[in-house]
Order: sequence, then structure tokens, then C-alpha cells
Amino acid sequence: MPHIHQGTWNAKGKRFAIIASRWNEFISDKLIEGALEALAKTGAVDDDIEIFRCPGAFELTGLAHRVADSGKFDALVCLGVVIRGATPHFDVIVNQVTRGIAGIAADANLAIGFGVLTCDSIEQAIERSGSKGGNRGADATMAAIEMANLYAALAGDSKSEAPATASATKTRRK
Ligand code: DLZ
Repeated sequence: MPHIHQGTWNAKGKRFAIIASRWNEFISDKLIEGALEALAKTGAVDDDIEIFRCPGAFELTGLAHRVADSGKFDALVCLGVVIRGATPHFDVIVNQVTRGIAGIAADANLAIGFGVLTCDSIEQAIERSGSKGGNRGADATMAAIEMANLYAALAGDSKSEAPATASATKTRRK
């Protein structure tokens, strides 16, 4: 059986940045709530969490770049809300933010979770920010925690890696 590498969902002792745009603020605030709940549930403390706000999704990439470059964080969670019906340049904005953040995630020395909602309607956004569709802020945060631990394990911290077997993988994943 080959060895399977995967990070743990343990946020204790790691430093987190959340960046969130204010456009559609009542929804992005729900994404932040989901992110903070996920961090608390996995052992992060408030002193290890910093939240940065920006006007809209367009500004997320520049902010993510600078926060990542600060070297102060193990993981960064990017949150925002873009709604097709209300956004004339929906595809342009969505492509710009998705590619921009994916590029930073590939190059930067920290884990990045992507929780930018790209929805057809406000109803869909509400569903995905804490009602029946779960909370994408929490999901992105769990991904960032896992990847921060996997990167730490790759860098030599064996405590950050889950004891992984094929069956553990099956039970862990949704
Ligand atoms: C201008 C704009 C529009 C029309 N729609 C959205 C949106 O749905 N979600 C979002 O996060 N931001 C939107 N923005 C704002 C831009 O992202 C940006 O903040 C402004 O163009 C200022 O640079």
C-alpha cells in the first residue's frame, strides 16, 4: 500500500488571515462567520486570526498577494460574493479573481482557501453562505487548514500530517 499524505484539520498554533470583500456585505459577513466557526472548531484562537476587508472582488487578488507576501500567516482564506444578475462584467471579474488567487496559491509560501461565491442570483448566494447549501466560507477555511498542515508536513513537521490509510481517506472525505 503506498503512503497517502494528507494534512490534519488542526488549526491550533497556526496563524490565519481572512480577506473578504464588502460587496454584497450581508452575505460576505456570513462567509466570515462560517470561516471563524471553522477556525474555532479546529483549535485556532482569536489572537492568531486577522481579518482584512476590501471593497469588491476585484481588489481581492491584490490584497491576497500582499497578505501572502507579509510572511505573517500559515494560511489565507479569500471570501467574496459575485452575483451574475447584478454584475455586468460577471465573467471578467470571476475570471480575474479566480485566476489571480489560483496564481498566488501556486506560488506563495502559505495555504490558500478559495471561498468566493460566484452565483446566478442572490438566493443562490444566501443558500451557500449558511443555509441549506452549507457555508462556503467554512468549507474554504477547512481546505486552508488542511493544506497548511500538509505544507508543514512536507516541510518536515510530522505532527501536521494525518495518519492516513485508504480507509481513513474514505471516511474523512464528504
Ligand atoms: C462593480 C462591481 C459589480 C458590478 N459587482 C460586483 C460583485 O458582484 N461582487 C463584487 O465583489 N464586486 C463587484 N463590483 C465591485 C468591483 O469588484 C470593484 O470593487 C470595483 O470595480 C472597484 O474597483
